[in-house]
Amino acid sequence: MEATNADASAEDVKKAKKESKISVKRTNTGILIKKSTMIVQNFRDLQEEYKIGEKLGSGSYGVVNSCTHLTTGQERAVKIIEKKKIKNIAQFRTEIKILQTLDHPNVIKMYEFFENDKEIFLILEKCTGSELFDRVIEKEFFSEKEAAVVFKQILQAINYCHNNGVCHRDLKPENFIFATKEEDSDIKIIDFGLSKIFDPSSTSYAAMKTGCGTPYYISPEVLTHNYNHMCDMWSAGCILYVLLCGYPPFFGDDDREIIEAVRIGEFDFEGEEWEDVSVEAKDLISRLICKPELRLTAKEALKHPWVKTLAKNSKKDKLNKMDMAHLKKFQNHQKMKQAAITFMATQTSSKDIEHLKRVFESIDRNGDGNITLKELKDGMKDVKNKEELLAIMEGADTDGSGTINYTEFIAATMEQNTYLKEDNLRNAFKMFDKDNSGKISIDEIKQALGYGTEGQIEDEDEWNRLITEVDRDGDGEIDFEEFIAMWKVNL
Ligand code: PIT
Repeated sequence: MEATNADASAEDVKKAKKESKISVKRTNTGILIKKSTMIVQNFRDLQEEYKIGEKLGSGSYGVVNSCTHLTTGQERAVKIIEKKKIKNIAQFRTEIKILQTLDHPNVIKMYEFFENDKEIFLILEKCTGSELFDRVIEKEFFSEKEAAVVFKQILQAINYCHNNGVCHRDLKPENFIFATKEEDSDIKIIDFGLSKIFDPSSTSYAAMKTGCGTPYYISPEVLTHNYNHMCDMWSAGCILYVLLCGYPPFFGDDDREIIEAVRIGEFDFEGEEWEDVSVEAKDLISRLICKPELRLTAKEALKHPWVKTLAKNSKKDKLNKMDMAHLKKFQNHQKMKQAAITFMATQTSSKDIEHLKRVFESIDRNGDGNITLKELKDGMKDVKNKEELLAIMEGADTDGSGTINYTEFIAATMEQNTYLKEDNLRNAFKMFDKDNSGKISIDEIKQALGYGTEGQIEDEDEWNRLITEVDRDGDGEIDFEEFIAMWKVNL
């Protein structure tokens, strides 16, 4: 442990605070502890210290697996990042620095990180609950009171980040996950991949550069590149809006249209789902989705009556089923988009597996298809997702002989991979197919996927070409097989 100082003076505390802006404590023994220096890079081999387990979650941040800390038996999470896939090294270093310094019950914790020449591993707090909206739609009813309990935690997390000079910049429902499956679980902010460190004492617009966020929750000033940490408060307002009515305040058929609506900045509480929502809730939203100079800070929002009283004055205790139907539909669209993107990603990861097969063949000198785990570990220096694959392979050695047959292994992995992802896509498809006809309308998918989704469908012409190829009878509907085929064609 670094930064321990047997005789921490007030000056030391001040200096350390200035340096890290975070968690500087003077313990009763006078020892100075800076959290940022306690989270260190571990220079040992990840596998000596952790056993990697099942996938916990995935999102725009990549994939996070569960892992066990071998010395303590503690369950944690690991985010594996391939160095060559990092587009912006400086931004990535910022993400690590931010995670190192933040320490709050509503912010994901990082324990340590490992780095080798190919990958970086972030060891994070394990969360087993679902994303914010997924939990909400699992329920039959979601009351204003419940929304206030969740929103208060969101504000506490943002307030803490802002006080410590961190602006998240990409606040959206997917970036809030529940720590556990318990009803009263805490919620945590994740994904600091687009975050910025700012100077909290500065009031001017630091003109932080735009990253690529989700248009539903992005603030108009971010679109014009002239913004500060208050952009997070706009996003919080948009999240609260969706939590209470089931649809976002700014919408459109594709990203371009959504962005246009955000730029104009007009929204209303006119739908019937707003009729029974308390005036306090509407007041809070209006003070968040507004011009930056009028917008409430996180600290001020925490003092707002709706948050303070936990929506005591909400007229009805329960949102009706209609509201939930809206949110479900919205969430289905988002999931469909994600499922399609993930499915497309497996198509490329099968190519990685083909590469793996060639690596195996080169290790297997006598060509009998069997290699030992040790040979494999030694020979896998150049392989992508090495840790993940090793974990799967150790599981594949079911008789514990230390030998595995890689042909069977590869076949199984490939099949499982494609099968699982296809299954995700099938489920997404089923959610759309409301009348169980086995067909869904092309217009619906088009809307759900939008254009330019991760660069897959760039323009309308390309989309139309795909459709005519798939929808041969031209009835505007496609079945699941055609739907899958559509993505395969696109590759
Ligand atoms: C999970 C489960 C879990 C942790 C995470 C996700 C964390 C993800 C994350 C991603 C980032 C980041 C911080 C946290 O900066 O235990 O589903 O890019």
